[in-house]
Amino acid sequence: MTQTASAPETPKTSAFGPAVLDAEETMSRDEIEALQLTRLKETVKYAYERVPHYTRKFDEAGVRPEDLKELDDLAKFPYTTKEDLREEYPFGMFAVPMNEVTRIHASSGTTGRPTVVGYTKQDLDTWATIVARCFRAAGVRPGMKVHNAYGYGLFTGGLGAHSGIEKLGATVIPMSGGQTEKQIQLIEDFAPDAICCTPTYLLTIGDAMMHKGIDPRKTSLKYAVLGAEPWTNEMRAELEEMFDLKASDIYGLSEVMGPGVAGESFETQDGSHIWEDHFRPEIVDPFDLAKTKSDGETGELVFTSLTKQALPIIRYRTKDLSTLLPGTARPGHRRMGRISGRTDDMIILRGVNLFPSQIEEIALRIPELSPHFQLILTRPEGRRMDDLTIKIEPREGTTPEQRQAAGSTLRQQIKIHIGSSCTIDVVEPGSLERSNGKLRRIYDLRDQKA
Ligand code: DLL
Repeated sequence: MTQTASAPETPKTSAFGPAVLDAEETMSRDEIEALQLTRLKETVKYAYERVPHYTRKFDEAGVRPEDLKELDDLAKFPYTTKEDLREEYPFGMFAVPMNEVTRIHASSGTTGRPTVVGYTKQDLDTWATIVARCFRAAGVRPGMKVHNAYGYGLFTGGLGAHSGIEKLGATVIPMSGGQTEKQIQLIEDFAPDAICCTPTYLLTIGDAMMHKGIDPRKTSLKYAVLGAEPWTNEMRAELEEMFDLKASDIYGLSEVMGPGVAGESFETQDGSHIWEDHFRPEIVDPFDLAKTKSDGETGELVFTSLTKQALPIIRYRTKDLSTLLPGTARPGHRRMGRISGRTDDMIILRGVNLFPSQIEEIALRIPELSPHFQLILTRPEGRRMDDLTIKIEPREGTTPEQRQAAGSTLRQQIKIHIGSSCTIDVVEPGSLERSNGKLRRIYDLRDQKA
């Protein structure tokens, strides 16, 4: 039976501790904004005085910390980008001496130098606090066992989730990513109540279980805390059905903190609440940075940290496209709409913008198709226009006729809903590479001869 949203305390979970919220989680919108203003003033001053990069950038833009008198004044301050962090590689953006830095993480990035981030002891405590909020919102309670399959190491996922789970008072099983066989064995033997990993990796685990004759619905897992890559409500339905659990979103990025910048309530499942006592979000127009957008409008998410010591971050451009929505389960904290994609993952096909998540949404509504797909971009020689081929696996047990028909339906639906034409290649089940963490969906072969 699929668990319902109105069952936060099933008999199975009644042995666990209560969900006691932090005082900041229950603040009203006015209280949050007052706190944000105080903290924002402190942060811009702190960054300006301690980080030469910010001193220079603010001076060049002709703004001084005193110019921040109300929250909207933040728009006068310059943005910070991944390139800024790369230029200051490795520790140039740190605001404290190295002997006050307790931990370092880095994001690999596909090109160039990694971006390095640092945390003081207090930063680590703040981080654990917000991650604990996310896990609690996702249904995890003190005393539950949580299988942590986010990668440990320089990536913020594994250790970030780890500290938050401990802070909540739950038991962490620090499995890390990969070694799918071992993941399955530990899930069977340790009987965890919850799992955290990327959505596509949970799919990999579920698939591998089924191939071994294990029914994922019969495992002990009741909650999943999924993030680190874009995913859709269709993928949520797929995973909840596959495992008979409640799947909630967790969002974050290394430069701003790591996982836990925002987290979703399993009871409302309506987008992640941004912990606005620690971060001030904005939505800006990625093509016209002078324009900030209103709540409800889509654009690029920008974050300013409000309490960070080692790496204060001012107006960091995430490249993630989303919207700001009013708070629900935590009314004082705004929610972010599901991330439709990253500006750098946007495919422009004959003038039409397209994201992998749109394909996921459409494909998963076709019963014969699976969530396993890749987007392949090519530019045939001598042509100026790009071609898109979608390789997608059908569900197992489908007939050749069903596969062919499903491929045509997908092509038509993409044409109707997105407006672009593409080629669909329905491949053999099991033939596409499986996720081990963050899944690569786009293969850009435009520099290679087609
Ligand atoms: O992925 C932090 C994280 C770890 C978040 C574990 C959640 C769970 P980075 O490696 O710096 O940090 O990648 C950050 O991943 O800008 C988004 O594009 C994407 N991302 C993260 N969470 C989500 C999510 C971690 N819930 C980048 N939905 C971000 C969509 C997400 N995209």
